[in-house]
Amino acid sequence: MKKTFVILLAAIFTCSCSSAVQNPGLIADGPGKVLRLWYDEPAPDSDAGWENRSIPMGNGYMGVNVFGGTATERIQITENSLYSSTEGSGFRRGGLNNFAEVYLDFGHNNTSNYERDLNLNEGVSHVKYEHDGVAYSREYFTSYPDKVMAIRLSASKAGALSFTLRPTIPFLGSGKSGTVVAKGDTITLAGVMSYFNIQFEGQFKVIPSGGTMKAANNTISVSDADSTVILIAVGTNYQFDPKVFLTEKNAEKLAGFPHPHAKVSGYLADAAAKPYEKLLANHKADYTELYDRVNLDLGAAEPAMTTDELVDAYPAGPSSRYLEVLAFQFGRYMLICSSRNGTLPPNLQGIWNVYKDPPWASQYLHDTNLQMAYAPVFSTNMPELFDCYVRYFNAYVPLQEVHATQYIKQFNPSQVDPDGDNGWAGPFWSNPYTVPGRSIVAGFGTGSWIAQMFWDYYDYTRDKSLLAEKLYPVMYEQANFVSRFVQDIDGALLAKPSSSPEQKLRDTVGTTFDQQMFYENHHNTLTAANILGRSDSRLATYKTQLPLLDPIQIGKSGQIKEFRQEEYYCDASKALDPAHRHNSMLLGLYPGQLINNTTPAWLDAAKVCLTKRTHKSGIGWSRAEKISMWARVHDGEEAYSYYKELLGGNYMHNLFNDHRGGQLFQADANYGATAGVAEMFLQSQDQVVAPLTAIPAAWSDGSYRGLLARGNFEVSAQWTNGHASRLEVLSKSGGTLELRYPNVAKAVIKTSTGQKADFTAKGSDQVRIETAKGQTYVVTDIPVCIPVTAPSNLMIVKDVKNQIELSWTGSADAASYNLYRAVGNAPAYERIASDIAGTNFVYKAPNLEQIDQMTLKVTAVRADGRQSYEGATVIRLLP
Ligand code: FUC
Repeated sequence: MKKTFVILLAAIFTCSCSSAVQNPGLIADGPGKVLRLWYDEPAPDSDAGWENRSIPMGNGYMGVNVFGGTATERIQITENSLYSSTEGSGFRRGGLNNFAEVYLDFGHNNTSNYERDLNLNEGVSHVKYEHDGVAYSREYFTSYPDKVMAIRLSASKAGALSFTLRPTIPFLGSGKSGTVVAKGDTITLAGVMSYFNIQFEGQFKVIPSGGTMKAANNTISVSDADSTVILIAVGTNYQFDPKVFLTEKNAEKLAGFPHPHAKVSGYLADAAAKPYEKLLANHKADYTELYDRVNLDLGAAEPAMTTDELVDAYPAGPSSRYLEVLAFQFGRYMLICSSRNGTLPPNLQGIWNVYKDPPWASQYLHDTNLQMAYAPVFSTNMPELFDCYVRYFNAYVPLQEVHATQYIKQFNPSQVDPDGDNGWAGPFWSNPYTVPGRSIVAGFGTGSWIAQMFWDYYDYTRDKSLLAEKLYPVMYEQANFVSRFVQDIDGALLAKPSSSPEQKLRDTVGTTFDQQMFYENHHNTLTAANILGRSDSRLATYKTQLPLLDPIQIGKSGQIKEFRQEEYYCDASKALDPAHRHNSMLLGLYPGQLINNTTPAWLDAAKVCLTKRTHKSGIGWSRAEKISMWARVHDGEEAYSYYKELLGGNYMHNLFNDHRGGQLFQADANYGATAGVAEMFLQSQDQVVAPLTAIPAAWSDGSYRGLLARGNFEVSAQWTNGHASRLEVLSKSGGTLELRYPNVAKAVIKTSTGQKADFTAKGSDQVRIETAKGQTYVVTDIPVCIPVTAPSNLMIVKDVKNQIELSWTGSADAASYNLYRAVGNAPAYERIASDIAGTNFVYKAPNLEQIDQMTLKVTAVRADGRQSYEGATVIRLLP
């Protein structure tokens, strides 16, 4: 049955994309390869239609939303530097502006056989229909290498194509002026947004085959053509220059930068000099080189229903696996569209905005949203897309150095360097023109969180020159700021003031958000310095400070505290929301590395927080974040449940994420969901490559290719009935590979050329291989590991005089039980008893009455010696 299906699909969908060349025998793309969004009607011509139904495209230089109309086609263009004032207050207060509304008037009212789609494999969109006996088709793409959008319009009958191109400038007046002028084969749309004195220009070139063309005022009409190509280029006088941020007067920020006319004319002239087919080939080569690095196959065929039906039918729909894969790749697609080197990074709406007053001004929020946009960039194997942010960062960081000195003077004056060597301070929000001063909504941990992405860039690519030139200095100078900012309070070095993002207890001391982020960056900076052999002057200070940053405190509910003053979960203030969308006390779990397999007691505490946060928050990005966080505590079912809630509750018909269930597009959850799914398939936060870490029962069979792990290992996997039948690891930089998978040490491990690979086993579930750069290691014949069911319901029955009487509900798998404890904030457990035969135990020790708090944990041990991965835990507080 499956075979027929594969052959059938192969016959129907012949994909022309250039798949990466693969070694024979390695995991190849499965039948789920063709991924597209498709619809049988145009998107409604309204804001709601834009958010819910239009097809997004982009090349970093511009974002585009295509509606697919037949009487009139509407193409809305976004350019990420076109900003107005954000001075007002509230949710909608200016910010990113809509660049252009472009119309193509066809007057085709009675159409049949309508279809439009977005093919994710190629990054190309189509509209097709019949009208008056003629089959019309349009093909759209946005090209990064050629910096243009190209549209090819065709008709099945010679001379049947007639239309009028009509670009317009939306929201003229109130600080925006401009004109649209058609001349010859080109329409030029140009103007000024006065607040930042932004000069903008878009050009539209019409290249018909056959027929006639006529420019009049602000339109170009094509009559009786066989086909036509339209090329679009846009730009502003924005440049990446620290001067933009350091200049205080808004209207002077861009002073001296050239008008975009020459640049835009150049883009268009260069593109027009190439045949359409060449432009298309350039685009496909550029796009597929990134997109094709990762494939995911969960065994789903392209369903017969349209994408809106598919979304509406989810999660009960028959083809939900298809949507799950589609949405995963859609997040990668969106990142390719919105984060290219030399262009502005993705903002809250990525690179897609139809409004004059977009939600939250389409800013860069660094207390979760911006980091989430980049969450899949390394794990889904597109690390160079982060260069986009690096360039933006380098433009704004000189202002943040000025701010750093101000903050140290203000908050810890004894530590200020009089010459201004105080590092850089993390922004809360920013835009292409400014980083405002401190906000009490989030602590300075935002900076270390940003620096963490720079560390990850190295850790996933292992590019030492990149580390030395672009990454280490960022981390080092962030640590510089932190090292001067923290204050010695009761023997720990704490942030003061400190806020846990968006929570309503502000300007407190040493929130876990700040402490964890500071800790991670100090740690990463020291590691990087070690790798590079650096001996910079402040490294010794960072080393002394590191153990005093106190990143994890365990509370009386067994939780990781969010606030130092917290005792039981979320009791630090009545104003706090126990189901708050931000999970800031868990950033060391994800996307950080602090809480991992080597810190099992902290993993258990993280699980307490995740459980107590509940499923209540319906915010898209929060659900996305919880996919990753639950995956990191190895719970595939919980992770999957959040993916399902997101797809079923927040994804609109065009797969844009609806932020909070009322049609409000925010791009972060799209990127974040992709990152979350990647975490389910592959993890490496403890520098151990662990494939298939959290796959749910619903994904019992499948394969993926090309996910990236720390160490620059490219990982592929194939599994059946939840069990890996084949793992492949391509070592892209050489070095030691630690690989973890149940029973991997009993498997056959060979190189892709069939030689036996040498490895050292660490127990049955982990192996170490000294890899050769460029070699692929193939793991097969992995004996099936049946997990041991854990005991549950651990209880303290009696606790007197240094004797704790425990009982628990047994596991059918158990031959015996082990008992562990983690005292206070300890990251790991110590074993206090083993070979326990029954389901109760009296733990006696002379000093138990001196221990304020500990977590007790019981696990099951099977006759074959395998221990349950999970256990039952209980918090023991002094009676
Ligand atoms: C942060 C989040 C909100 C929203 C906003 C744009 O403040 O807490 O949920 O995403 O950014």
